[in-house]
Amino acid sequence: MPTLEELNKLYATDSINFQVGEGGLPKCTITHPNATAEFYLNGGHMTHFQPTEHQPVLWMSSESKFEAGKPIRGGIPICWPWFGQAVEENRPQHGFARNTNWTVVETQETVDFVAIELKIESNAETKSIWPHSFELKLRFEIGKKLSIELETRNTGAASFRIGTAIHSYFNVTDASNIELSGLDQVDYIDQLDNNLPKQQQGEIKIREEIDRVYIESGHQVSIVDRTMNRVIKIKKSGSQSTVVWNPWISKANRMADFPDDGYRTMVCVETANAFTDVREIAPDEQHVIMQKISVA
Ligand code: TA6
Repeated sequence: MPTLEELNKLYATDSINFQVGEGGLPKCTITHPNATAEFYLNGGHMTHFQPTEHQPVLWMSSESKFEAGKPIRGGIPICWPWFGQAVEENRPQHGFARNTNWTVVETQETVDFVAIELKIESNAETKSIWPHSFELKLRFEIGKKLSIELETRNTGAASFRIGTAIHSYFNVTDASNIELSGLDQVDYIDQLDNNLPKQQQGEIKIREEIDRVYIESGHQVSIVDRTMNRVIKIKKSGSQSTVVWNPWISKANRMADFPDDGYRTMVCVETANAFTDVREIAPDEQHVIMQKISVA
């Protein structure tokens, strides 16, 4: 793993800098006229995105761990190569990409954005958890909008299936005073009710724990934050499932890395390939899933 000095020698500019972050983990800060952002190489995990003249867009837990190999709570966890609980035991919830140290591939700067590409690839350790050869690339494009692009390439000789989620935690002023629009009449799987299939009626309001996997193609979801008078728009591609989650009171209390009242100021809207939307990738083929976030 390169040192901070080596990373800065290779990639530091007026806009990009690597430094010691929480828990001593290497962190990259992005400073551009259009936005600021930060991410950790641990998990390829973005923890901050703030367009100029707006409030921070991502929610971070004040109780998050920052330990190599452990998921950070909040920001944008990358769930891959499975979503949710693995079928086999002793395989981590939401896959291992968010527990893995990513390496920097390249950076790009323009008047409009800063882009950073990270990657992980299969090795003996990953194959001990998931017996496939892969290259996984993650590209952040940070400007007035934030795009997160995850490209899976099958570098092995056999097809494999992946489940994924760009598991974004959004910062809202009061989760009980927001609406999520764009999923009206869309079928969803209710993870809180034996994964029963249901249909969304109207806008989503949050008054209790919610954990739903909407099966749809390419809908734009908007988070209307009435209190902050802002709308967070979420577009996507390469995905036909969107996960909406808020743990509400009792589940928030049960999570050690989640403050008891944290549910009040967050909502997860995750661009996914989950449940029936898992993807089969043949040798030498690739799949790209992308989430694009903008604030109005
Ligand atoms: O957001 C959907 C979900 O699968 C929820 O059921 C909840 O478990 C959440 O992910 C967080 O999972 P994590 O493993 O990060 O605690």
